[in-house]
Amino acid sequence: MKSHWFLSCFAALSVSAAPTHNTATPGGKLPKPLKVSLVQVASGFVDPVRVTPAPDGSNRLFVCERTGVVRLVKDGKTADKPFLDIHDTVVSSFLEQGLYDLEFHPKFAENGKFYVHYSDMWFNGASFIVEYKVSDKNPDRADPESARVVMQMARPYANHNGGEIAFGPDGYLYIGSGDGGWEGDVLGAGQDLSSLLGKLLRVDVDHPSSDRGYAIPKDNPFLTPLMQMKLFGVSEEAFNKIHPNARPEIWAYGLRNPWSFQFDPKTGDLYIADIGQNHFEEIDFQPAGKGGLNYGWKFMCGTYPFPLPIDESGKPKLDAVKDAPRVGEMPIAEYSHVDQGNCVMGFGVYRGTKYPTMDGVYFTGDWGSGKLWGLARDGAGKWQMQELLDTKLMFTGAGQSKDGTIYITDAHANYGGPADPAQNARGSLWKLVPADQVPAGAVTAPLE
Ligand SMILES: [Ca+2]
Ligand SMILES: [Ca+2]
Repeated sequence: MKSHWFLSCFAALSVSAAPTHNTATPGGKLPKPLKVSLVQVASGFVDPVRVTPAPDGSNRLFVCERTGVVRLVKDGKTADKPFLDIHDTVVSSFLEQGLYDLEFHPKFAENGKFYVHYSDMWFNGASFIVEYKVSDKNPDRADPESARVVMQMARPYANHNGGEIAFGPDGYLYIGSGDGGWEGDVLGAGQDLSSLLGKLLRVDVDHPSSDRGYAIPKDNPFLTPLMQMKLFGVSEEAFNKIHPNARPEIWAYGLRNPWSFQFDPKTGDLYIADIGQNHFEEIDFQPAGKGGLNYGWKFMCGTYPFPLPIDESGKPKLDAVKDAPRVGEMPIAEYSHVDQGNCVMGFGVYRGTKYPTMDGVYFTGDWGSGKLWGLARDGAGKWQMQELLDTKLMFTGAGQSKDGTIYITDAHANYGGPADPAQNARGSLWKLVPADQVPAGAVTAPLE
């Protein structure tokens, strides 16, 4: 009798140790029925990787070409002269390098400032965040002489550079920084708080000092104030907040390659599309303002431990790890490389008034498969991921205008392709709309 009780107790323990998480996979159903289309806005770009709508309601779109050129699109027409051309500073010979993003200062209307993130040729591919100003004389031109370096991060390898930059609702600049590259986080950067790699960073660009192009926001999560050492009378929780080796710029960690992330314009919640290794892609979530979260890399890739055990045919043995301990925050969505794609792209949460059926849905897609999904919580709070389109496009990035419209870029560059981006097939700019809102005669994304 006693022994029977003992055994059943263990059985109960084993069940409760099994991981539970609110992680959606494709095949779910959005709370509200939704059908979408992608309408072409402009085409003919050299490896477009991001689009940034003008913050001033002027109907201008700024398209980042990977080579280091920012093209200006006005009413569907691409201007002959670029807004900014820094191709002689940007290295783009490897596909993951180049100009990554452009963001306008929240007070752009008053100060004319904007920021670019790119891979610098002269510093061996280091990530540069540089501030520029728009020309005094012409709003369609940047002033190339206004450059001020905000931040510089050495990059040991050519891949996993992150890329997206965005101002949060708090006015601080957030920077997606990849794990430094090669594969498998050979530097152990994701979990290393003394490294800026494998992180989401948060800095104050408005208060540069003599040795830094930015200031550290006072409420960043890993600041350790000067203090006297106390051995006793300090709680374990208080010790857990002391990080003398941590870089104060860090906002979140345990990321592999956060190439894209977006704030929900209404709630301030943050969605990070973290590009995975060989088996899974994931979407991470941060409730508004909650810094310091660990997204698990490289202990985890998606909801699975890393590295995964593999069978003779190269397939991961998922059953073998189903009860393994999990580290950090689990993603709100994940999908497999087997049939869904290989490189996740975040597009943002729609909060405009024009298309109510899209309200509150986070959109995401995959560069490799051309699939596009919607992600939202159902009435029970469970995340649902529904495939909305299966296109022939290769998504690279996105941007959202003040009115909520989501624009998406696609570029047919590939890993085995030519090193010279100019040789790649030209990419396009698209607008996400409900399927019943496609204007007559519009070009829509080719479907599988
Ligand atoms: Ca951005
Ligand atoms: Ca993760």
